[in-house]
Amino acid sequence: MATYSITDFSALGLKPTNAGTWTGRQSSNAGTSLTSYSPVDGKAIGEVSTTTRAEYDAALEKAHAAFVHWRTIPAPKRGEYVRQFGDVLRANKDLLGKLVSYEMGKSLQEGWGEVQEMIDICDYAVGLSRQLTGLTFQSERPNHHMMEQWHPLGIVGVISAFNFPVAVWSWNAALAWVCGDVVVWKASEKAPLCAVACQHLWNQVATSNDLPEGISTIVTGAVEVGQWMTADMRVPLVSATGSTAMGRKVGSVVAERFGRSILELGGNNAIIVTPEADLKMTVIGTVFGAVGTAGQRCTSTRRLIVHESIFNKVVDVLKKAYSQLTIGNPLDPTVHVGPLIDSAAVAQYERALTEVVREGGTILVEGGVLSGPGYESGCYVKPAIAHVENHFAIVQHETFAPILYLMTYSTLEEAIALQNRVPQGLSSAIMTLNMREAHTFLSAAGSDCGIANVNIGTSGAEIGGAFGGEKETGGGRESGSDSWKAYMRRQTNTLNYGNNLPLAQGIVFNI
Ligand code: UN1
Repeated sequence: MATYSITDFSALGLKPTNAGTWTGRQSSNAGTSLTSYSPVDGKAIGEVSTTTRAEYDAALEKAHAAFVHWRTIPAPKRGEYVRQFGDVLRANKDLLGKLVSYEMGKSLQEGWGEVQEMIDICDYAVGLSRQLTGLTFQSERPNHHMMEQWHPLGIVGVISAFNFPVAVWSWNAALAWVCGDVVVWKASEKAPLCAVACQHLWNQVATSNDLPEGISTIVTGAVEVGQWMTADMRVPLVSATGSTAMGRKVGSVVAERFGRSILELGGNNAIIVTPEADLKMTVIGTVFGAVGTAGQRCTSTRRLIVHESIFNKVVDVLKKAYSQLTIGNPLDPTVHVGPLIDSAAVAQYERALTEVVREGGTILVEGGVLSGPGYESGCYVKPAIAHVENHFAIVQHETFAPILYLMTYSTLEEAIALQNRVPQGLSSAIMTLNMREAHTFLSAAGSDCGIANVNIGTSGAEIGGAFGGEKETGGGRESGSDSWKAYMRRQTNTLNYGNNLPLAQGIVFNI
């Protein structure tokens, strides 16, 4: 068996230690540190120092000072720095993709894909930097101009999850930067080296352009660091990606202080497979959706709602496809499925499979934790398929693991109702070549999700569209379309260039 080991991350700003690991120590703080374990081999692969409260406060002050300068730079010029950042990412795509894959465990193809997503959002943000447009309005008063302008907010706090350890930050950061904001990033404590690497790559742009520190800052640590940020009046916008439970807390604490939040939380994404589906496309979309990132995307396909007339056929093709999946070291570019993030995730996976059976489900493709050579970390699991009912408690719950729940329907209305009958509302899809079915699914009476696709799976959204979902997914939108507006404040301007001061609504006020 070939070995795929990583030898040198120094180009990403990580320093080798004598213990054969990597250090991304950010400060002189030699106190507490956070160890990063790779789910690939179970090894401690590096450590970073955690941010103390005093360091956090100093970082916020530095970020604010940077903002005061950054907001005066014309947006297209800020876009130019983001363009350069995109180029630095291009030059480091291979290595950063490998680090993502090694630290987080997703397949190398997906690790590279994640870096490509960063490059794409930089390109998008460059164009956007010349398109932060406001409207003008017709004033009811003579010699008056009315318009709206978009101004930066200030410090944008980003809280990101382990599953997209670099891309989700970049969607936020690239947009925030061109909008004139600065970014303080609390990355997942399960993938801290990825954050250090991103900071290092940004620093290259900052240094070569003489930009102040604080346009990009990372703060590291466990949940309390996120709590500081959430409660911090200096952070007008918190963009948080993670579980619904986490988002509920973040959303309420930020709302309490009249801050804004962008919440991108759990999904429970389904694909409806109608009798008029192209089965070959269905298999690709479903299998990538269900097992890609080992089922740890918020967009992962969790449920397949299959017309009863084709159920057996669909089960057969899926079984065949699943038997061909390679599970192993994600750094091997031919591997489809890497490990889950840690042993807690493995326990959740096992619990879900037990629950499915307890609630009356039937296992169609057997799961299980893999052991033996290459699987020593204990985090490798077999993608499983179960035949279930949509109302099972475990099916209503998002389990971050490669478990696909199959269920049947008889009418399209019923299929759409099943698709919508979960607490979450992120992504959805229908496989059909029938235009009536497709358009019904996309209509107001169709999918209730933020993302609704036809003849592609639920995962793998492009950055050009707004990304996010409804209900317990949190309602936030990131990335493309007009998501940038969430990173700015709207100002309505009315300017009187006449010789009198007439009041609106015709009010007479003689003095
Ligand atoms: C996530 O899982 O948090 O649509 C983000 C997708 C990716 C992003 C997923 N572009 O699957």
